[in-house]
Amino acid sequence: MKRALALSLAAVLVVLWIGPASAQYKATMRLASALPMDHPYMVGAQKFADLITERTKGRIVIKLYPSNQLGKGEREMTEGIQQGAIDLLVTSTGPLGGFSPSINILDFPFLFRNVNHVDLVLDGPIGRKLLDDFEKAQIKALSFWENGFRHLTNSKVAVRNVVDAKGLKIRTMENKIHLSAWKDAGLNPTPMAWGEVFTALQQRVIDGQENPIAVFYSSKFWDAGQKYFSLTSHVYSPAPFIMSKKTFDAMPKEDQALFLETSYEVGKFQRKVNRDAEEAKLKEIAAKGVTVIQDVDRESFKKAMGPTYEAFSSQFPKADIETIMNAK
Ligand code: EAX
Repeated sequence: MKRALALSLAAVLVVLWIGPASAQYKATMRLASALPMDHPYMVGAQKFADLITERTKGRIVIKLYPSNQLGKGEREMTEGIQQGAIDLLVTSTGPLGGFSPSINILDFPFLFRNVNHVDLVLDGPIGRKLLDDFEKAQIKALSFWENGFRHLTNSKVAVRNVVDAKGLKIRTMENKIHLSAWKDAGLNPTPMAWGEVFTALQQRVIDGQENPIAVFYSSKFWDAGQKYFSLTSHVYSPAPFIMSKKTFDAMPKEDQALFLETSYEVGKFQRKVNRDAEEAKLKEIAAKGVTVIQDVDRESFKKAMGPTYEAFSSQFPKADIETIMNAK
């Protein structure tokens, strides 16, 4: 009894003398994304890096690697996260279904009414469950940041409804639901890694692509011959902020909690940065000679893409789809 008491007293003294485990933990981590420093992904990344270094009094330093510096595309960089070669990544859900299939439930066209509906779901229990599902793939998904509502752009025709878009050869993410939806809509979609899109547009291998305003803007797609920007808002694109489970598990509990809290805090900040900048960016895109089409018949796309919902919805818990759709 005396011996046990002496041992625990010694342990407490050691902790008091050395300080909580986190006090000893030091690391330099690598945070990557496919997009450049002026894109909201990296604006969020810079904020996260600054807050973590400040809140750990310099023990943890995060270096930023934008524009696919650490991999050809989001699929390769996500594999880098699994292997622990990359510590942190802001990515679209494009290739993530191959790592955690449940995440694709968010990729159904016209699933979300607006950004408030998005926040309700992603910051709620369903969002947390979808993030936790990544653990099976050796990935610690911290929180949801934002890519945004996606819009159709092309070099050939002013698209105001689904009929105008018929036959357009467009690039989609490597996402089976997106691919199916555009086929249903009568277009000619081809999946392609992000790093290949600009050249494929420039060389007219494809007529168009679909992405949020900030991606089109920071990629300067007007220089790749994109002339028409139709505000289809056909699908919402979340950006999970993910971490190598190896790196996460190696951190003391206090730092793990700090990373989770700070990632949610920055997630809200990053979404606001993305949303607040859209209008001004759209004006600049128009000033670059791109025809921006606001009056798009979105119902025509929703109706045309309906069969994809029928074809894929059985792959996801019916209750989850209903909970997402009915969230208010
Ligand atoms: O994550 O691949 C895509 O179209 C994504 O939106 C882009 O990589 C940003």
